[in-house]
Amino acid sequence: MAIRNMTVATRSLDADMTVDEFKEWLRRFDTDRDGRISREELRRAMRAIRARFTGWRSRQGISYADADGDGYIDDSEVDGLIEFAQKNLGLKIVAY
Ligand SMILES: [Ca+2]
Ligand SMILES: [Ca+2]
Repeated sequence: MAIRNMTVATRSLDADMTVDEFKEWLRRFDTDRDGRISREELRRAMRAIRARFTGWRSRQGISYADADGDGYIDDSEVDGLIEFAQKNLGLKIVAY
């Protein structure tokens, strides 16, 4: 499981990711499978791509994308997280 995550994460740094690929990648870190990404889950995702300051950045990412303020990123809020990842994590995510 962990090895698989690393493979996907490494690939994401080398090539452009589509929105769907990003969502699929993110879903791998939804460890409690409630369909939402918590701050802790986002932190793990960021660690997988070797982002720096993951605790701080994951807090930033949640507050950036969490439109209804419940502390979780659900499906309708993923677009905001994509924007955040492009601006702050240097991920290249293309529309299709
Ligand atoms: Ca979750
Ligand atoms: Ca939310």
